[in-house]
Amino acid sequence: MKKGTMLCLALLLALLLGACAPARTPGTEAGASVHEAGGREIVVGFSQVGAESDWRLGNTQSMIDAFSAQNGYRLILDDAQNKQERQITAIRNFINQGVDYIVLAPTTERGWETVLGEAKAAGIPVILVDRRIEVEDEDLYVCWVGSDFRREGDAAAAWMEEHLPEELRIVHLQGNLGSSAQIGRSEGLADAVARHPGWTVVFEAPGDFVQAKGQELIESLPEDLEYDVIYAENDNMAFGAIDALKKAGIRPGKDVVLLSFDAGGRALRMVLGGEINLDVECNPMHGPRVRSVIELLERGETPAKYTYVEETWFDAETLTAAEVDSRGY
Ligand code: GYE
Repeated sequence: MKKGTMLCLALLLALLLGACAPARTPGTEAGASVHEAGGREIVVGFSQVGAESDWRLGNTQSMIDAFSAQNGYRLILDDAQNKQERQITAIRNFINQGVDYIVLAPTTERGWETVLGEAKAAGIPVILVDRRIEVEDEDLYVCWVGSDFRREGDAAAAWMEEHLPEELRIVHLQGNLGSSAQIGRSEGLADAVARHPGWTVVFEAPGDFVQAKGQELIESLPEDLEYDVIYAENDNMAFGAIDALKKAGIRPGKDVVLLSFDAGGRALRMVLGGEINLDVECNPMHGPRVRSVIELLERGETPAKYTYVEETWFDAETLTAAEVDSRGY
């Protein structure tokens, strides 16, 4: 074979291999992406907390829809089953695969420095979604999109101030400790309790945002414990609490006031039915929001560092059946 022909074949082979390579392998040039610019597929590694709640399932679906092949993306989704170590491993895998962007929905706020430092060194932008992280160097992530959990806690407290008496015994079911959603919602309650000498928290424990745990906690309460309110930090724990109350012959929403967070469709129907008294909204549909961040970055623009989603709350007085039916999650 002529030298020229061999060279052409070698070039062709190199091109083909390049186009088929799944991603950058460890040790290759940092920041290089799988596909060349101009109509290329954008590869997004998404480290998701888990599948602990309706909120989380809605959130995962929203990301899958936003980062579809049709929209020009390849989404690599990793479910960390609520374990931070698994998220750290997932991020390292994303770095090794040379994804274009890493999206992280962090379990808890602390402990991210090392692995995000590795992503930064590899030149891969990290976008935070939902909960936040606590790091000294805020350049470890490009930006964050999510809810103001403290404002959610304050909204619940304000509703209690307006609707409930000055003497209150509160059972507090917390989300998983150290997560922003738990911290903000717990702080809102703690501050309100500090302002009201007649309000006491008679029981407080984490139910990790999980329905079965919410139920277990209520079932585990001493029989002689008297309480007026259950402050459940998400809908699924509220569902569990409702099941436990009903089993014990206590009417949720009537004998005991039920407060919840998320306001997914299933929970809103319970607000209409009078079993949940207040549900503070937390919107999980972050897929399109994260996608617009990536689109901005692709155009070389800088997204806002923090974007809060607008949210409201619902009680039986304000909620309409039409609002429940139009709920997308
Ligand atoms: O409220 C809960 C979920 O971080 C906002 O996590 C999220 C919370 C949400 O498991 O249902």
